[in-house]
Amino acid sequence: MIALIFFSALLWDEAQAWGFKDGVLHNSIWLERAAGVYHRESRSGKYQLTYAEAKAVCEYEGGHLATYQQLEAARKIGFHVCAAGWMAKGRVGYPIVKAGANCGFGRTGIVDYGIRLNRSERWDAYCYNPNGKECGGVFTDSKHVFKSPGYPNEYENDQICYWHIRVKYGQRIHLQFLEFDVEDDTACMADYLEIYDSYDDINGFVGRFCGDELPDDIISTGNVMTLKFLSDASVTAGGFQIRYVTIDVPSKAGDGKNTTSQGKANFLSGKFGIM
Ligand SMILES: [Ca+2]
Repeated sequence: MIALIFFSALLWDEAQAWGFKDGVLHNSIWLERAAGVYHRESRSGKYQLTYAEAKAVCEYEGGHLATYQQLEAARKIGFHVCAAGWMAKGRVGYPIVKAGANCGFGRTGIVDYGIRLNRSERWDAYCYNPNGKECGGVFTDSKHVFKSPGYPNEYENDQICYWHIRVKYGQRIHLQFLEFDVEDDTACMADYLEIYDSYDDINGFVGRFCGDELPDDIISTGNVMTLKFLSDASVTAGGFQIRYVTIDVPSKAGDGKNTTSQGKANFLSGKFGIM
């Protein structure tokens, strides 16, 4: 029995490592937005949008509901979301890249609920907007300066950006904040920058930052880092510039992995500390 519990715990850890949060797989920035397609749920939660509302959500952001073909094109480059959403012409479905028992009935592809007769059903939305507020990126250079979208102008409302930094095996990432100004509130609930010492936005949470105080430098424990910037529907601010440089770590025989398992000794805590 104890062995079984232990085994279950291992399986749970494995599932967590894949980065499921609220039914969405967060193991890469590409998964939030690919080929102009992105997933939206209502601010009040999952499966709250009628067809008309889903359409309005996408159009408000300058796009429209994605077609089945657009969703499939995004899926082919890694867009995986475990939540059914409206598509164009009243169709409902969701894109599955990695087969799993808990989502997509063990299949990959678009899980297609077909064209719905009842447009008052409530689902999420899949929007398409190739010219949308695309932001974020993947950096593999040994150093780089990246900026909030539109910088030096203020960032816009309703942004979600992911920056993923991946440097060479054995190197670490040293983040330095050059400029920082994000809408301030007491718990950074409105707009914020989150930093993760890992490849996803589930593991290795370092801190959540807002306000105009320059955060301290942060050094990764491994060779990957993820930054997530989110702005809500009102009040913007100046934005930020962040530089990273790589640090060579002397290699030891049999030393570690290129992930995040080397402990947290080098963390400088964020505004709200390490959680
Ligand atoms: Ca805001």
